[in-house]
Amino acid sequence: MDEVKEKLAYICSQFRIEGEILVYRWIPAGHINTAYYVAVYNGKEIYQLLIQRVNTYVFRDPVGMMKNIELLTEHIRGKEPTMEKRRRLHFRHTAARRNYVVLRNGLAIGPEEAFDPLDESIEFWRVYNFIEYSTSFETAEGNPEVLRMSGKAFGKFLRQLEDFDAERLIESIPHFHDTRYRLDSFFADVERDEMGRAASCREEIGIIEKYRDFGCTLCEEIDRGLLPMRVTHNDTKTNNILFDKDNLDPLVIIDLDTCMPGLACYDFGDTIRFAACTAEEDQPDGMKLDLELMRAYTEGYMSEAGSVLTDAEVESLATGAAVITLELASRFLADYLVGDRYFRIAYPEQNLRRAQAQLALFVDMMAHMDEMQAIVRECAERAR
Ligand code: ADP
Ligand code: GN1
Ligand code: MG
Repeated sequence: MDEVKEKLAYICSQFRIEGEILVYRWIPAGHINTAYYVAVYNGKEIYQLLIQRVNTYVFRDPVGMMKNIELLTEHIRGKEPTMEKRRRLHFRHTAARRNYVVLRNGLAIGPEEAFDPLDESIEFWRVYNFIEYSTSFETAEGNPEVLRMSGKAFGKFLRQLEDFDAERLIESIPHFHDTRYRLDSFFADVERDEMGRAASCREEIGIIEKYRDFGCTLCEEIDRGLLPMRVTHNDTKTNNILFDKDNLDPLVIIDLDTCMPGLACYDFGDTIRFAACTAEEDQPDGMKLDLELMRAYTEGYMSEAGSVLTDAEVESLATGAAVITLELASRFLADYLVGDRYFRIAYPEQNLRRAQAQLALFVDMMAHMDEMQAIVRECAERAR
């Protein structure tokens, strides 16, 4: 048996899943965790599982994060108790009733045993249902329906969590969409320039510098009490929704790791950033905003969330798209400057390319801000 298969079989045994692994494959989507599709046969049935190693460099309190996920999935299930299995995430439990297992040097540690998330001998794993006959999108492929359905899915998500008490959640990554903090730490990384890479990205750094104050717009609105904090997803890419393969019905929202208190406009904006554009996340050439795709997303989003959003929130949505795009540019470029420690890369300059693509998109959004605002207002008016 190969090493990965052996590891996956050991993890299955920890979650009391009997049987033999028929096939497994690594799923290359996502920049943070490591996911495998695994099919297990127990002599009677085949179980299709998603087995995932959580990145504990990124998530320093993975136990608290798994508690968040348990509370959120329970709450969502409570909204639609008869929901079929492929429309929900169901995390497996170990004998100690944990929805995760921690390995040290490849062997499970006791449920109460403390561990250091930065210790390289530690692995943090979870197992849940693989959603069959589903697909997700790395780009919208120019198809407005992908955006419309994504808007509906994230709009509904906001509505379903409207009555969830945010106090019950831990902040799985402190300052996650605190753009002011992100920009401050970006400039601190530029200052340190520990890999000697800053000189080669002066132009990119210059754009971020120029828009630094704009990047703090939403933080200021929070400080002034203008925008309500909600429970938000915080990573609303179209590859974090699983759609039915045949008809684009959004089955389930995944990657709940970053769900915590936040602003609606960052969630709205992040899908625009990722999918209402003309190129992939790491392709600066020809990267622009696609207003048609943005309109489709906004229509879908408003049809679900329109009645929940305050006027100030509606006014913040277009700004949210631009701010999060600038924030992502600074995060990708910061990671390039420190030597690519956070986002998984497939080639050496990928984080720089990602930052350049986000900056191209950001500049185009700023040039079309009035049109973006008009689309949001028009769709909100029609939906409310
Ligand atoms: P990351 O934090 O690395 O983005 P995700 O939880 O988003 O991790 O998972 C990575 C990818 O794995 C997703 O984009 C999706 O393609 C696939 N995936 C995740 N969960 C499931 C699931 N339950 N069923 C089917 N595919 C899944
Ligand atoms: C990461 O894990 P994934 O690929 O869904 C990142 C998001 C970024 C995104 C950019 C925990 O998301 O914040 O917006 O990459 N997740 C984390 O593609 O940092
Ligand atoms: Mg993901």
